Amino acid sequence: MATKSTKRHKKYEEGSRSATHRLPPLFLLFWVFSCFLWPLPSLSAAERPNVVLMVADDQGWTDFGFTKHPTIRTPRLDRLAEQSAVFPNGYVPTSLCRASLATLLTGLYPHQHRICCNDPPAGEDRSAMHPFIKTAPALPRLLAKAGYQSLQTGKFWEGHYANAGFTDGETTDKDRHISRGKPQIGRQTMKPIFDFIDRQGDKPFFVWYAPMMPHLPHTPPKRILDKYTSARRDPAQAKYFAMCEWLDETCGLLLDNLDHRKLTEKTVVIFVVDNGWIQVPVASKPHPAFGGPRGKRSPYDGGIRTPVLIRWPGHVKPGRYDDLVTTADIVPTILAACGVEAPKAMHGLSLLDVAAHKGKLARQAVFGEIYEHTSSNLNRPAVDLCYLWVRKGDWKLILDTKTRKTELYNLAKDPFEKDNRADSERERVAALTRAVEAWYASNEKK
Ligand SMILES: [Ca+2]
Repeated sequence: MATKSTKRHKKYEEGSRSATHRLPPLFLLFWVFSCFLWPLPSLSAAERPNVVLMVADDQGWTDFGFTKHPTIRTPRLDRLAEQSAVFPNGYVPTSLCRASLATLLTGLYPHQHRICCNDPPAGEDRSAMHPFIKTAPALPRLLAKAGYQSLQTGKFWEGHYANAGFTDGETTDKDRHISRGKPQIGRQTMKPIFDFIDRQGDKPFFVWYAPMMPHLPHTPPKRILDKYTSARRDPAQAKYFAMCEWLDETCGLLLDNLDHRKLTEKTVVIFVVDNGWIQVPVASKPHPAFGGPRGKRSPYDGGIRTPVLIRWPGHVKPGRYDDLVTTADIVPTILAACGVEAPKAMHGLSLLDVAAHKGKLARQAVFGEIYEHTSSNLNRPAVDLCYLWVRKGDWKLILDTKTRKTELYNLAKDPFEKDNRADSERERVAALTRAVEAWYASNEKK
């Protein structure tokens, strides 16, 4: 979806193209000449907003103050939510970090960008995974054409930051997903972001802030951990809760920095989570590396659901919007805000009009796909597909693609997916199965 100006631009171009078919050559020359006198409308560099994308890592959709968690305190994100269009029915297409972050970078679903697993097959070098991002319509690369400088900080699984078109960044081809040679963004410093913003002057910029937080290792500062430590609370849970507050604190530092530089009004701030997390008690043996089984990597909402916040003063109307949204919408939304046309391969929708309270999103359902953690064939991700899922209205279907087993939940009545209704809703299961398989098949060809 395009902004008003890019829509006008497109309409003007289409109208002009059809008119030229009927014009004699002299008029055609005049038309070409006139284009130089009256340039097509587009945003100037000064009109283009800055963009800050904040991505939490391994945090459950319930685990914020603004989502009414009874214990976790996130005052800075709560305030951001008050200033934002809040989409509580947001989803990542996949609950695995690398694949999910790649969707946030490219606006493509995993089977389109082919960045589906966290690690390559045994014995294969990580560099074999990097060609995919180099050829993808990555957001920093698209924004660069419109004059943006882009900074990568925190998680980035695709080798050197320039592979996605970032002009500045931290990770190199030697890193798995986060720079080990520098102080960790978020946990140890925010300075690289503040310095980058300082260097931009009046030029538009994009900041990718994806600290590995509240992700393991859960090492919160004592001053925050003390707030959650109690004889009645499991120590692992207390640490995770404190990590959520620590992340919140770092987001606050970034938002304060925009305020101090008087950039809040001309900056689009978006907050999402790359995948969910369910904390298990410290006494669990073995202690699962991926948290509870219905969280990270799973097709349940504990793995795939995320709140989506969009703040852009004067353009977005703060409030709650119940539309079903996917993180495949984030890049089209940012491009629309920045006056850059989204490539056709992106099937997500700009959320700007909805966030401006101009009507509902033209969408009935959101879809997704979940793969194995480690690839068995980088060029054929379909062989590692585990689940397809779809949410339509209040109903959510999960299809295990290996066993063909289905689960069906009514999320309005059963938000934690405990009551599988697949046996009593056979027609609904059949219809949603057809829908999700058609979605996957039709997208796969494009
Ligand atoms: Ca993650």
